[in-house]
This record gives sequence, structure tokens and C-alpha cells, in this order.
Amino acid sequence: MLRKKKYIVERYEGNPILTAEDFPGDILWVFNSAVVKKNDGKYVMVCRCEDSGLARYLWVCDSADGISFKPRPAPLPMPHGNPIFDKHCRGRNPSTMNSAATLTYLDPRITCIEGQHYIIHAAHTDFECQLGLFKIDDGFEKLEWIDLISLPDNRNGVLFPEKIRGKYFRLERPNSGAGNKHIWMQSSPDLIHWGMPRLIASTSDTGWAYTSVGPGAPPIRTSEGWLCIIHGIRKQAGDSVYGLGAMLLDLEDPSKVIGISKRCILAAQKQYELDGQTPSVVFTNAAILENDGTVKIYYGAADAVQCLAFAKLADLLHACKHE
Ligand code: BMA
Repeated sequence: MLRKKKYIVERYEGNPILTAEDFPGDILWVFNSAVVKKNDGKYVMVCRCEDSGLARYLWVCDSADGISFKPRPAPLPMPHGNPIFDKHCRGRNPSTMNSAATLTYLDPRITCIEGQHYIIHAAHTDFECQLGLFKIDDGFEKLEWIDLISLPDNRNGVLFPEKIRGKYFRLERPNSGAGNKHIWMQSSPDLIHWGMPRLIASTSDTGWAYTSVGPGAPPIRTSEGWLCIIHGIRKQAGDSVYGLGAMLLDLEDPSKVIGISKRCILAAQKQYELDGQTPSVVFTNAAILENDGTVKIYYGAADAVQCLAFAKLADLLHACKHE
């Protein structure tokens, strides 16, 4: 008899963990948020929030358990004043509050490298999407703009949490066209100048994402390799349907792929994933490995609410290596 398949990722039963109602003011949507577990064991989430004027905010929330998050009273002040930042990441800069105000800092991802937290994000200009980089202080109160760190048509940058052979590494994917069928990797001596691009994975490496595949959460060091939770898209009757997968990269040479899950580990399926600003979206920007081997996977659902799911590290590694 055919048994019901047991999926390796389980949604948190209290999903969504954050909705617009949790925020003061005029917030309509909260999704695709970055999360980090700090050395003191506390969790910080940097949320992508949007209001009814379609202005975007980065909004910090705090948590003791990584499940229940409390938004701070106001969003992060953005480092306006820097001409490069103001030109490429306009946000709520009053001098540019027109339709272009919607083109701004999206999809943050936090990585702590040598004690410093960095936030990489999708910086939308009028033309295309580039990667932008901030630093943030330990209290997550003050952002410092570093610079744009890619040419246009680049999105979903994730930084590795440590230098490898003396260099910083990141994963990324082109934002549009046929380019977004591929995950790339670049390296850098200083986090600003990037080069030596390497093709890491393509839609053809998965059975579940034939339209696009991209990085999701910053890589996690495990004894078997760098574990990366990735996203994938397939077109279904003209609509984009999102899923998440897992990929394992070599610890010493992360351009070597050890394996990629051949099934999606989480597919847009629940009502809160199917209905929202954009239907059928599950999109991750953060995953945290706990001491007991549980991986918390944070994901935005339908571009509308913030959710959480759990998996066992061993199951994720198995999905990468043996499927
Ligand atoms: C992707 C992203 C997200 C968004 C998703 C679904 O390309 O980069 O910002 O959640 O599309 O609309």
C-alpha cells in the first residue's frame, strides 16, 4: 500500500509568526525577513515591511526563543545623506517620494562575520536590481551603508559566515531573464570588490524548480559541508509557484557542489502561502541551526506574512546527498 509521504520540513503550527497587525502605524505586509541568533542566545529579525504608500522599511524585532518576535517601536532609520545610497535605495527619502519610492531596499539577509553583522539586500534603482551592503551595530539600532557591491541585474545575495582561504564568499542570482535560472558564487578580498564568478547550480539540477533557482538563507557550516536553503520557481499556467530546497557545498572549496535536493522541501501549499500580495510564494532569507540539530527555516509567505518551519539537520543533509 502506498503510504502518505512524511515531509522533512514541518511548519510551525502557530504560523504566521508575524503579520501586519503586530506592527504599529501603517504596515500592510511583513515578509522575507532576515534572522540571526546572537552570541547571547537572543534572536534578532530584520523584517521587510511595506506600508499602504508602498514605502519599504527594515524593521527590527526581538525574540528570546526564535519563535515569538516583538517588533521595536519604530523601523530602522535609514542612512540617507550618502548620495550613492540615496540614488539607489530611495526608500522614504521625502525628496523622491513619487512612484519610484517603491524601488528600494528589499529582502535583507544577515551574516555575522568575525563578530560584525552585515546586511546584504536587493537595492532597486529605476533600472534594475543590484546588491547593497550595510553594517549594523550589536544593538541593531544603527545601520551603516557600505556600498553597492554588484552591477545591475543581481539579486538574492547571501554572504558566507566566514572567510575561506582568506577571502569572503557570496552566492547570488541574476534578477531577470534567462540568467535567473542559475546560482552563482563570487569571492572578494574586502566585501566590496567581487570577482572570480563560478556557476554553482542551475534549474536543471533540481526536479522541482525549472523556471528559476536562487540562494535563500546564508550558508550554515556543518561537518559535511555548507548547508544552503535555496528557493526555486516554476511557472504553472503562467503563474510563478515557489518552493524551497537544500544544497550542500564543499567546506574548503564552496564552488564544489556535494548535492542538491531533488524534491522541494517546502512548497507553497497552505492558505497563507497561496493567498497574499503574490500567490503561491514561500521565500527564505534565514535559517538557524540549533544545538539539538534542529534547523529553523524562516520564510515569507505570499509576500504578505512571516512564517517559520523546522527541519532536522540530518534530514536536510540526507536530502542533499542521497535523493
Ligand atoms: C522574488 C523575490 C522576492 C519576492 C518573490 C515573490 O524574486 O526576490 O522579493 O518575495 O520574488 O514575489
